[in-house]
Amino acid sequence: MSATRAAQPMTDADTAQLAINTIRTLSMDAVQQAKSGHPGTPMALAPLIYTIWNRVMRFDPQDPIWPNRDRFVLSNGHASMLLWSVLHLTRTQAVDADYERLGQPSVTLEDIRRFRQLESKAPGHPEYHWVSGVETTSGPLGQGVATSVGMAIGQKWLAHRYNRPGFDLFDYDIYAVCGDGCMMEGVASEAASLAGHLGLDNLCWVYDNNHITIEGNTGLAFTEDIAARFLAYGWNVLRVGDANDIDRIAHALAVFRQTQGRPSFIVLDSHIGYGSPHKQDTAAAHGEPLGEEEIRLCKRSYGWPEDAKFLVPDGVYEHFAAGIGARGAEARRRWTELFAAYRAKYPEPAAEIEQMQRRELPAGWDRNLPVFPADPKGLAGRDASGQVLNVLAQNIPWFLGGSADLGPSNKTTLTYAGAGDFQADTPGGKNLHFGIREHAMAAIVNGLALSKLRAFGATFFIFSDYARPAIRLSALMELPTIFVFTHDAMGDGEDGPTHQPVEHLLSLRAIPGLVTLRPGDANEVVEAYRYVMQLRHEPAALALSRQPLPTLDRSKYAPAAGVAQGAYVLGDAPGGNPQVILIATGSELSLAAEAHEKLLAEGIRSRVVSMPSWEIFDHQTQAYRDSVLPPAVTSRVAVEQGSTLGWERYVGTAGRVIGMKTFGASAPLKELQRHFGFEPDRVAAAARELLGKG
Ligand SMILES: Cc1ncc(C[n+]2csc(CCOP(=O)(O)OP(=O)(O)O)c2C)c(N)n1
Ligand SMILES: [Mg+2]
Repeated sequence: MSATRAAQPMTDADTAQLAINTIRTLSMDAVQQAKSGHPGTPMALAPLIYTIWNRVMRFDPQDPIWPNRDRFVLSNGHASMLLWSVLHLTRTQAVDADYERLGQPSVTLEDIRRFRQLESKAPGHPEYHWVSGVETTSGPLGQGVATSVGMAIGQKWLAHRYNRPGFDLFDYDIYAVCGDGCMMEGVASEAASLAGHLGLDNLCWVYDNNHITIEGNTGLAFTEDIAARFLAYGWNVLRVGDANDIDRIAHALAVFRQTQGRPSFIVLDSHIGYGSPHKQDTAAAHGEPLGEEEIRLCKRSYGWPEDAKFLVPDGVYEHFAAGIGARGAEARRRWTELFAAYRAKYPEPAAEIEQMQRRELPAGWDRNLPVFPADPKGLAGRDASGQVLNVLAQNIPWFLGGSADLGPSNKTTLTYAGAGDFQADTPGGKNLHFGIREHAMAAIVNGLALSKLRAFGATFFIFSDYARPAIRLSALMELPTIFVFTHDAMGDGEDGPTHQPVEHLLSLRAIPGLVTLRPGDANEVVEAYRYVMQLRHEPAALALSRQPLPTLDRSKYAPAAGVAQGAYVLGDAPGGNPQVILIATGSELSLAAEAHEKLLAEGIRSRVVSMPSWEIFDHQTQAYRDSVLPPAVTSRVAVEQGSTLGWERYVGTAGRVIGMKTFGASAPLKELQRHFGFEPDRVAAAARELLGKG
């Protein structure tokens, strides 16, 4: 077969080969033009991508967000040209963030010519939210496959809740392609272990077994028996010995679709840089342009016109239109009819599905949220959170989540009748048990959010570090995920420095788009959730106390609804016009309030500001921010059991920060508070000093 011999009658196999070579050559040309990128794996995996997309996947290029589409995840995101090629060749349409179709191609040939350039819809790695048809952002190796487990859990949950006899509304599958890097990363192992336990038979990973990573042969550092590993996880393991054999690939995918009770893992033996006379099977094919001359030689080996660039031969678009295009359109048409009949018969669940797709909340979602009476003994942040979660999960059917084995400590277990556990035989349960796998948990929460469920994951705040890469991707993807972190400071005293977060608040505040909240009493916890639940495009991290915090008397202090502004004046000098401002978050709020009372009693005009969220406050108008922190008042003290770094922006150069500069210590909380200066007297003393009254 040859593009130059296209005059001869073409068989189906010829056209398939032409389509495959189009993916290969577009990828090579784009990387060469950009002088950057990864050509070798697209050259090797073009037949796989072709087979999954054109022969198997139910995906309608006309509507890439149709709810029952099969999902495709390119976990080896550096091979992004595979995705850009196939999105282009299938003429996948773009949709905007409001889920309105735009009627223009997702990825144009011009985008591919401008691969990796500003504004191109063919960026370096797959970017959800930026390019329609991308199901999740990938590139940090292991994240894609781990996220795919969340998608598979999501499908199972949706099917259980919404399918009815004769109405298989949700029966889609999830395909993820990954390489050696994904298999080496721990997050993939965590996720694979859980997927095996849950028997997710809607999930298929195809592993590109090419024995090559950046430094060379995998023999350098990766010699385990991967197939045996996945067998041990409880997966169905298949092998395809030749990545060019599309019939055997199709057969393996068919076996996956027939397999019940286990996820499938297909080991695909491939040759990186396939067709390149000097670079095939070498690390040189991984991450740099092949060079003009080598590209010519590759094209010759494919029977391609050697000097043609960005060539899409006649018949290729039509071939995809006749394959995935026709199959996807028909599947979507049937589903749309099915859904119309479903809506007529089951209007309520149908309405839920529609709301969920638009990331809306059901009417009455916040009814029965608790209001906590003033109580000097108070309630732990985690306990207030547990009550709120149990109310929200009952009001919002598609709100679910769990902990990385710390449910009883995080107080995230949904305990109301019927909440249930999500397990292989109970896929309608709303309590997810992630096991001690924080990184996979966060990636799975992302996968659930990508499936339009509202999901939370929980652990101790200190272990947010173990989840951070996936939390970061949550923000990058603009997903409304929720991370519940308890034991947010030194409250677990005796556990000591290994369990006392210090830099964690600051580190999460540094992630663009992530909303962090550290509520100061039980009512602030309620208001924090009320705010978070209404987010549609931002993830949130809640830092909650282990120990009881006094529930402030809101008849004396301002209402907790001020949380929605990020910071608010909790208590003020009579008539306003303060001399000094105390700013606090979380467990330090009540001690700042106490210091404030002391100062007032001494005749010092003090103001106390509760600032549970920097990000939310920073989004308020200048006028509001100035009303809370009047620029003229430069005597300011911030108090927070975390890194002091960054507080200068709120206390200014003349202010004081009472925070942490070390890793804490192992001792009862009261002693730690004394030792590290978290006492009302110390806060009041700092204020007096600033006013020259020390
Ligand atoms: C978490 C993470 N670490 C490191 C990298 C940098 N990196 C990109 S590709 C790659 C090698 C991947 O090897 P493999 O998955 O076998 O891909 P192949 O070269 O076979 O396509 C590395 C180390 C990354 N993208 N993500
Ligand atoms: Mg490899």
